[in-house]
Amino acid sequence: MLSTESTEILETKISDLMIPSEKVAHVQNQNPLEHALLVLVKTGYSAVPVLDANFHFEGIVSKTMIIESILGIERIEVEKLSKITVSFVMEKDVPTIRKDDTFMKGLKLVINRPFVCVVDESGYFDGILTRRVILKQMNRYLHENNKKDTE
Ligand code: 2BA
Repeated sequence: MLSTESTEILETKISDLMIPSEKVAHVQNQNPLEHALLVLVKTGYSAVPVLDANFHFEGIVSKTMIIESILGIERIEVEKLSKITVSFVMEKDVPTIRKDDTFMKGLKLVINRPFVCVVDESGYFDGILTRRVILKQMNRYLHENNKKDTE
């Protein structure tokens, strides 16, 4: 049988697991690609959230999306980095999650992506839920159940 603690883990709210917005590197949709590339390279992340000027979630931009957008037929067109804005290359159609959703919804969403953005009902960006945090929680859950089975 599942222990009370292990079922509680599955019901943990996203608000208790997410990285809050103030600790998340992000770019704005009107930033030129060169700024976004600088943020991605300096932070070491492969992708970060894109917000509007009012902190509403707009999409995700990655190093790969930026590099692909400046690939010419014979060369990399570096000059485009200052001319194109993030809004033209970012991925807009991405799922989001709410602060009061539970662990189980987060688990399903990070199967296909390394992080999912936490957004409120008006589109305001609250933070991100990473695959790392979900795996840590999953690890705790498996240990709890393993302990229970051997008791
Ligand atoms: P990636 O940048 O592809 O990073 C994959 C994993 O590599 C991360 O998994 C983390 O375990 C490690 N990692 C990468 N850069 C790191 C750094 N600067 N410091 C510490 N660890 C680092 P997760 O932690 O599960 O993150 C999943 C994805 O969420 C990351 O993918 C990144 O796109 C995004 N992310 C995580 N934390 C972020 C933050 N504070 N700001 C913006 N984006 C973040």
